[in-house]
Amino acid sequence: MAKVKRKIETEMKMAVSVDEFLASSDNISFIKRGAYAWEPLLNNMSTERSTITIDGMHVFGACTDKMDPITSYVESNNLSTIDITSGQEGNMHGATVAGSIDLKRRSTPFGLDKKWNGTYQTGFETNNKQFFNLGNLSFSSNRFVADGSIAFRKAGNYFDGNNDMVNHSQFNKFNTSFGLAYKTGELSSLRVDAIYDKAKDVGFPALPMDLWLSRAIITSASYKQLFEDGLLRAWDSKVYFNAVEHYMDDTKRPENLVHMDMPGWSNTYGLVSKANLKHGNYSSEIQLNVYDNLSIAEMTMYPQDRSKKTMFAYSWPWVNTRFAGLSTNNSWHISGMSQLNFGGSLGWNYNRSKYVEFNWIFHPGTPQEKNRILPSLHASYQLHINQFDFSVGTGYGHRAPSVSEGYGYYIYNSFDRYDYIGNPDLKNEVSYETNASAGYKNERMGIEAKVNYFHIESYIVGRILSLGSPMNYQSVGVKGYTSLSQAKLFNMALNANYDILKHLHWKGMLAYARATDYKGGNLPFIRPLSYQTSLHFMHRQFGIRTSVNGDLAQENYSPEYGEDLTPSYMVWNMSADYTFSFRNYKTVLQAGVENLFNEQYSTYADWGNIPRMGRNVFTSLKFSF
Ligand SMILES: [Cu+2]
Repeated sequence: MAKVKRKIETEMKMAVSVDEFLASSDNISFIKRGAYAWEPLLNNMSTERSTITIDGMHVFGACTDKMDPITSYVESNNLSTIDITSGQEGNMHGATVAGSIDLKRRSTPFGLDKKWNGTYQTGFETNNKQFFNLGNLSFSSNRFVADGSIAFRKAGNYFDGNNDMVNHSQFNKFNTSFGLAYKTGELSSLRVDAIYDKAKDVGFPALPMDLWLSRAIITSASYKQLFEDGLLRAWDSKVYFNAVEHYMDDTKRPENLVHMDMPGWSNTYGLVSKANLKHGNYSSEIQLNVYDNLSIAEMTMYPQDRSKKTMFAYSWPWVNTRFAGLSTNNSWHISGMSQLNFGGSLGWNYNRSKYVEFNWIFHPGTPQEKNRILPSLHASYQLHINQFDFSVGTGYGHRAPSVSEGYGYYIYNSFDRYDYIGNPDLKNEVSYETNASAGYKNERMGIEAKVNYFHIESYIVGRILSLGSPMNYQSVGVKGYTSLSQAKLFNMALNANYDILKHLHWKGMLAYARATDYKGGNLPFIRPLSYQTSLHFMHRQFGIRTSVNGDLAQENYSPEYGEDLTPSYMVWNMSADYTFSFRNYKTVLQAGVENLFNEQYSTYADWGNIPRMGRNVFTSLKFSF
């Protein structure tokens, strides 16, 4: 299976944000609206097409403008790893097209030799004067485990490669989490977890407004039972609840003549229950996912004269989404050389729009409720011959439209400057997928090539509507979500590593994607040919790294969706670290420079072509005991 499991740090930086960590994965790219809360694209597809979960729990953002992807509600110090699964193999947590991103929380095992463990990390980044403090503490005994984390980040506006300040790019984040686990028996345990995250005064330079406050509380209680023998080996069940609130602020933008209050709320409760089975060469996972989400977004428009009558609308008219689905993943070890993976899921998706009158304005008489059946299937075959690995796979799956795609009302998109209207009658998006990989590995080097191809039917996009007039004075028209008969998407990645000397390692990555609609037109936000290469040298307690990454020019852009040609860019980075013992603490000191040559650039996925950060010197210090 194409799963990636790594520590939350990158080659270059030991103290990374969740976004920076995800960016080091070859199948993740980002739409950036500023310095904070980047929207992760998996296989070059937007977040509606992937399932993003925290330990299998569904959390939905409360912003109609995608200021708050789920990845913005965690911190690097409350995660242990991030599981990225491509395509239909990622259907364990629910229906998907692009795959799944599961953010795995830290959980300390029972009965560690060392009862208390802790880490403290602090650092400073000069470009945007970002200062951060991250702390972790855990306790482990035979019966009881406790985990806690706390994180603060504060950053000012950043400067681009021309040393110009990018206004409204500051952010402030506070995050804390705790987990308590108790061993109820020899093979069973009970665990409660909570995360609280608060972002305040976050600027979104690419959008016409900022974030005043965003808060999330994410809670769960789980029970796990292991079995020593028999078919059933483990059974893990969890109930969860999370609440997100989001308040935007457009009063700090003098260009806004008319002000709008645009708060949003999203509450989700759910159940995940997973069983692991094993019999001989055959192993299986079965997972039940049930959740209920309520998404609400309001829009109150004030004329310049505040005493005049205001206008009110629901941009998400109290939309309920209920989902129940059963997923399974199976692997059969045919021999030492080959393995067959196969699985599927069947889901039921239900939507209800409470204030359906907002949906009736563009879709008169559309039913208030909608039921959908979401099937999915996948299979892959892996072959391992000496030092070679091969795999081929295929998949088929449906997804339901998101709340905005189905029920959104006048959601302003500042990229193409259209107001977007949801369509409750959209068909399920249906994906047919094939993938393949080939790799070679020995003691000194490894090389791997991966390709996947998606043929997507009823591909959901926004299309210009002739009726309706724009509500926002900045917008140029109204677009309604509609289905293209089909779209095609191809992704390719090549990874290689080579140990030049015992302590000198090289790594390289090349990725390419291409996507077109039914008439050969380009789809938006598709990454042009991109590369990343790095060298890492270690000597005793010293480590030095350097890396170069960039994209070629985005020739295949889509003017229809507001894109223009983005030129190529190349960014050079360097860092050095020193590991030593200070009293009884293991200490790592790191310093580095990102964008060493202060390149002025913006990428194909920078909203409104906002320039990226120029030269940035970072330092960090980490103590652990
Ligand atoms: Cu927002």
